Amino acid sequence: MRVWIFFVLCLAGRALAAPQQDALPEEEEAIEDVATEEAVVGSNPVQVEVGEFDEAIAEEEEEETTTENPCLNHHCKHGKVCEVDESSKPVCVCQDPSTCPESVGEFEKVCGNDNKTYDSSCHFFATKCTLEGTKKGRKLHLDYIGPCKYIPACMDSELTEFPLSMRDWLKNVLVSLYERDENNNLLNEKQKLRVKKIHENEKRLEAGDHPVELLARDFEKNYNMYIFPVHWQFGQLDQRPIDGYLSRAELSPLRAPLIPMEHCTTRFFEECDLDSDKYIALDEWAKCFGIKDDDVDQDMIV
Ligand SMILES: [Ca+2]
Ligand SMILES: [Ca+2]
Repeated sequence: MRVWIFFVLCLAGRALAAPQQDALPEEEEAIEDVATEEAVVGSNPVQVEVGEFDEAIAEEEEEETTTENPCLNHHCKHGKVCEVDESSKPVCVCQDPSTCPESVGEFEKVCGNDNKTYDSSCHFFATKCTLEGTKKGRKLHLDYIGPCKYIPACMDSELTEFPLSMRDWLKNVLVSLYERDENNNLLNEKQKLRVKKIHENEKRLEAGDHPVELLARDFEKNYNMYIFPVHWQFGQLDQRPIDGYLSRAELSPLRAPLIPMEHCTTRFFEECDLDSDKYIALDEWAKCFGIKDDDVDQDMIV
């Protein structure tokens, strides 16, 4: 349970602006080949926290004209660097992993789904780029943040506990954002009104290290307080593109830092995808968190 609190403290402490994210060029890429601009400034604390590691967006390579260095404003997706070709045009080529900055600590390491530890996300994406076009390259994705480690199997009983702490955490993140949101506009007006109600509800369970029984009881008693936080997180993740579905890449900012701390993360999100189409739709997401069908409301995501 403590890890959730730790997570709240880490994440809720970020001051953020609205995200500007490009649409994915194609869905295939959304699933298999993803990268992102460095630390996208987003309204989602989770996204910003993990921006560097996010396997999310294959960024459009922008055309930019400049009389100086053609690469100056030419952005390449993660794993690529800009070079000037013979006709003085900027082109994105795979970065040589050995040119990545040396990692300064364990926290920079990432674990790929090939169960290999990479020194940093730079090393990971550069390596992935060199495998572009191959089956191996398509299958390779960043699994979680931190060195690869043994992650115990998630038991059924543990899986049922997972959404209890996650829901509570989401609610606490929102309340923290609200409390800190004097001028920062971390939440829009509509969101503020919704969170205000939660914040002012005296029945609200304060953030803390609660036993699962208490969390379960609270969810039953104060169910309404949890509806918006669950919708809110979905909206924060559903950005690339905003289509009512979460791709694995969109889920990555939440999933990747959580896996090493909560061993049920992978199984939980896998099982959220009820129709196994590799996307989590809003109704699947809501169901995962125990929100009733009648309370799923697309309009709540704004
Ligand atoms: Ca989406
Ligand atoms: Ca699905």
